[in-house]
Amino acid sequence: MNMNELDKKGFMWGVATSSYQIEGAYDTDGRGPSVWDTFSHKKGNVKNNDNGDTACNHYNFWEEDIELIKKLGVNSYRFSLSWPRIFPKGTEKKVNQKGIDFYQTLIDTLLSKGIDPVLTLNHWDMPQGLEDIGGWTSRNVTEEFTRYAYYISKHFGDRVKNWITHNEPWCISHLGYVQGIKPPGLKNAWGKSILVAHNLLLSHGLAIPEIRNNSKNSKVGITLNLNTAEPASESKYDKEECNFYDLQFNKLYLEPLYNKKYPEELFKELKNRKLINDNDLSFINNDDLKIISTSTDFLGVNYYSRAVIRNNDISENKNDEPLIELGDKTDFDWEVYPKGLFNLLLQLKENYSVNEIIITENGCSYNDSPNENLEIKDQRRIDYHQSHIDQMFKAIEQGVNCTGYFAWSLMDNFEWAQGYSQRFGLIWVDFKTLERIPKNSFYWYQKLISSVEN
Ligand code: GBH
Repeated sequence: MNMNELDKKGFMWGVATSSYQIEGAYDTDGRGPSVWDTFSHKKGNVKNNDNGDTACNHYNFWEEDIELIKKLGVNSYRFSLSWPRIFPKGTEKKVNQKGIDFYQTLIDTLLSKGIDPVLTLNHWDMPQGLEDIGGWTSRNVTEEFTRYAYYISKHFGDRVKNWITHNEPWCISHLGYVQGIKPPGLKNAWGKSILVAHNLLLSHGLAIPEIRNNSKNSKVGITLNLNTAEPASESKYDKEECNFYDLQFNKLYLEPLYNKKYPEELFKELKNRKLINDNDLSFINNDDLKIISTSTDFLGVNYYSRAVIRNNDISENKNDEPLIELGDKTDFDWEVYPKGLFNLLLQLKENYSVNEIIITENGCSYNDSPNENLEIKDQRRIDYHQSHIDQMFKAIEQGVNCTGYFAWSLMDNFEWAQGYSQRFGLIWVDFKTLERIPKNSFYWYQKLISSVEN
C-alpha cells in the first residue's frame, strides 16, 4: 500500500475548522447568541478575556479563505455550522434565511472548486436560548437538535455528502460539567455530565435517520476525541486511575455507540467515589441505547496525544516511580506521541470492529510567527503532521479502514479557553489586522497532497 493507491480509492485529504473559532460576526444577519458568547463574555473564563466576537472574521473573509483552501490543494474541507445563525434562539419554527444563505454560498463555492464539504452540525456553539431551557441536560434539547439536523440536511443534503453530528461530546460533558472550563462552566457535576453525554449520544442517534432521509448516498458519523490511556507506572494506584480515565474518556462513548450498552464499571466507580447516586442514572433505558447504537458510516477520530495517567490522590513516596518517559511537548504542553495514533486505530479495529475511520482532526499548537521576510518556519508542525501521517499509513497497512485525514487547523483561531494564545493553523493569522500568511507547514502539506495526486 502506498499513497497513490490510497488516492485512487478517494482518500480524503483535508483541513478542519469550526464556526465559533473562525467566523466572528457574532451578531450579524440575525445570528443569536451561542453558549460560547455568554461564556467568553464573562470575565475570567477565557485567557486574556478573549472572545470570538471577531475571531478570524471568516464570515466576511470566506472568499479569501476558500481561495487559500484551494491553493492548499486539499480535496475536502471540514467545517461546522453556527447553530444560532440558523435558529437564533434555538426554538424558532422557521430558519433564519440569512444564515442558510451564508452556508449555501460557502458550500456552492467549495463544490465549484472541487472541494468536498464535510459538515459538522454541533461543534459546541449551541444557541444560548437552548441552554436557558436546560441545555444538554434537557431531553427537549435532543429534539431541537434533531429538528436542526432535519432542516440542515433538507437544505444542503443534495450537495453535502459527509455529515458529522457532534464534535467531541466528552468536551461538552466533561469539560463543561466536571472541569468547568467550557460552557456552562459547572464543576464536579458528575451526574449532570453523564446525563449530558447521554443526551448528546441520543440526539446523534435521533438525527441519523433524518439526515439519511434528506441526503441520499451520504455518509453520517460522529466525531470523538479519543486517547490511548497508559498508566504512568505499574502500581495498582496508577492502573486503577488509568482504568477510570479510559472508562470516562473513551468507553462512555464507544460502548453505547458500538456495543449498545454503557460501561457499568464506570457507574459503579462513580458511585464508590460518591460522585453520583442511583437516581442520577434513571434516564438510561434500552430504547435509548437502541437509538444511540444506530449504525453509522464512519467514526470521526480527533487525535492529539496519548494520556499517561498518574494517581495524584496518593502521595508520590507511596507510589511507584513512573516508567514512562514523556516525549517532546507542543506549546500547549501536550506530548507529541505519534505512535499513539497507530495504537488507537488498531484498538478501534480490534475492540470495536469500527467499519470506517476518518481522522477528523490532528494537529499541534506552536507559536512560531513571521520572521523579517514574513516567513513562518514551523518545522515542528511539519514533523508533527508527517510523523502522525506515517503512523496512520502503518495502521492502514495493518488493515484499518481509514479513509481520510484532516489537519487541525486551516488557520490560527480562537482556541476556546486559551483564547488566541495557542496557534494550531497551517496559516498564520494576525489577530489585529486579520492578515493571513501561509506557514511553511502549509506549503509542506500542499506538496504532500500534490505528490500523491499526480
Ligand atoms: C479539539 O479539541 C477541538 O475539536 C478543536 O475545536 C480544538 O481547537 C482543538 O482540538 C485543539 O484543542 O491529556 O494532554 O492529551 C481537543 C480536545 C485535547 C481534549 C486534548 C483532551 C487532552 C489533553 N482535547 N485533551 S492530553
